[in-house]
This record gives sequence, C-alpha cells and structure tokens, in this order.
Amino acid sequence: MIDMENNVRIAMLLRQIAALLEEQGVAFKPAAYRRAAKELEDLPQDISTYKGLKELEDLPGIGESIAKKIQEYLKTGRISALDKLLMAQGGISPALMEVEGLGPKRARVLQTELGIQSVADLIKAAKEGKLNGLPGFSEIMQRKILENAGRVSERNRRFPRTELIDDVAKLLAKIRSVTGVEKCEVAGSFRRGKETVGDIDVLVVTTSAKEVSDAIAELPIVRDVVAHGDKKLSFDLTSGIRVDVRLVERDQWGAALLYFTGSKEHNITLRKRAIQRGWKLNEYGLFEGGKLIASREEKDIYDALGLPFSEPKNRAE
Ligand code: 8DG
Ligand code: CA
Ligand code: CA
Repeated sequence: MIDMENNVRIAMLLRQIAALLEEQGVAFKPAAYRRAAKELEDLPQDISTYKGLKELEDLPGIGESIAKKIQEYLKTGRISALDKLLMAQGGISPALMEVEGLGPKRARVLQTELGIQSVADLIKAAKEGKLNGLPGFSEIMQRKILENAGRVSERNRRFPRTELIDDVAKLLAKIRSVTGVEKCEVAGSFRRGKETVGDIDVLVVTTSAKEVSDAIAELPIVRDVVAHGDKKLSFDLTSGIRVDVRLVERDQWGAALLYFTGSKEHNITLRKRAIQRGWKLNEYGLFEGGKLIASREEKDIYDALGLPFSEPKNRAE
C-alpha cells in the first residue's frame, strides 16, 4: 500500500496478528503484539531508520520475534507469519483484514457467505444491502464497516493539491491557535508543491508536546485519530486525507523541517554529502560525532554543507 508510513502499516499488521491469535485462544501473545503496535505508532521516526535486529530489539515492547517480523516486512512488504495465520483460519483475505473493525470472524463470514474477497466487493455488497441478516452484522456494524472500508480505499488514493489548499490553510490556522504552539508549517510533498499529495505532513514547535498533541487531536476538523503519541500524531481530516503531525523543540526546527519536507531522494543526497565530510544528518540535526553543527534553520544546514538554499519545489532530488 502506498502513502502509509511503515510504522502505521506494521502496527496494523501486528494488530491483525493479535486478533488472529486471540481467536485461536492463544494467551499473552495478543497483548504483546498490541503493545508493540502501540510502541511503533509512537516512534518519532520511521522504523526503517533503525538498522539491524539489535536496534529494533532495543525498542520498548519489541522482542526478537517481533523484530524479525518487522525486518521481514521492510524487506518483502509482507509478514509470512500473518499470511500463515490467515491461511490457517480459513484463507481470510488480507485485503479484508485491512478494514478496521472487521476482524477475522466477520471477514470469514463475508467470504464464505457472499464470496467477498476485496474491499471493493465489500463496499458494493454493503451498499446493495447484502450484509443484512448475516451473523455479526447489525445495522450499526454495517454502517461502521462501510465507512471503514471507504477509508481503506482512501488510503490508496492521492489527492490533487488544489483540493487540499483550503484544508491545509484551515488546519495550520487551527493548530497555530492551540496554546503552547510556537510555530507550525506544512512539510512533505505539499510544501514541495507537488500536484498530488499522499498525506499532509505538519511540523509543530512546542515545549509541551503532550498537551499540544492532545489538544490537536480534539480539533473539530479531525475525523479520527489513527496514532497518538507525544511527538507524533496521525489523523484523518473530515475530507478523508491523512495528516501526520510531528512535534519538535525550537532548536530542532530546521533539521526536522528539512527532513519532513523531503523528498526522500533530496534527503539522501544531503545525507551523502554530510557523510563525505565525516558528518551525520538526520531529523535532529547535522552532527560531527556527538557535536551538533546545525539544526535551527534549514538554511543553517545548507550553509554548513556548503550548498545554496534549495527552494522546496526544487527538492525532487
Ligand atoms: P506523499 O505524502 O505525497 O506521498 O509524499 P511525501 O510527503 O514526500 O512523503 P511522506 O511519506 O509523507 O514523507 C514525508 C517526508 O519524510 C519525505 O518527503 C521525506 C521524509 N522521509 C525520508 N525517509 C522516509 C521514510 O523512510 N519514510 C517516510 N515516510 N518518510 C521519509 O527521508
Ligand atoms: Ca506527505
Ligand atoms: Ca507522511
């Protein structure tokens, strides 16, 4: 699936494993998978930036077995243990399991009773009223499932920039009005002026990350919160697009804005240049050994690297 960060995506898969193990009556493990999922969602950076099994296992809530599954996902895009569980439990379609609230039991009913395999099948059947009378599909449940199925397809969709301009302006204004927010800007492909946008990335400066992230989660423009940590918050807007908010301290602003504006390719180019000088660049700053060289403004980092400031629209590579 495109446009979904590894952390959120893997967390969802771990929760699927938890649900399937629970159905098999396995003790303790489901809770461990859910805890790991929560930890993943709270990570301040993408899980792929942790290199090797050891670094993964050092993360709270993540033991060897889950670390291996994360590695497998990053390498292959799948977790074979999950596929096996799905197969063992009647060949449940992985696509259906992506619909929040469906779970293995209901997914199986849909498959056996109606031959539903894909999210598109599900939406069609639900709209035609074919779910009526199926065990476990009350009217309320049907409505919830239809809504969540719609979201799965939204996740695969890119939004034209023009459709988002108002949303972004409104969102930034709302966030800036939250007590404790010192600074707030849009980053990612939107800031780079791309014609289509997968999700909206927003960077916030605050010294009270927890209070601010809680307050943002309560804004009326937020439809539902997908991941909620102190330094990172993900939610869908009422219009359906996903928003990723990162909360940083003022000193980290330039490095974080640079990193989250991307593109990924541009970041790689800058990182290589830093490495050539024996330095290290990440979303926290430009470092020589443990010593911080630059982080406060984007320009400071370009300067230190001996490069002219690059306008976001030119940061394709
Ligand atoms: P999109 O949402 O329109 O698809 O594009 P984007 O805004 O450029 O990508 P993003 O997935 O939302 O990530 C925002 C920025 O984070 C990206 O432009 C560069 C930075 N970034 C990296 N490496 C990685 C990574 O491995 N995963 C993610 N999600 N972002 C990364 O430099
Ligand atoms: Ca984005
Ligand atoms: Ca993003």
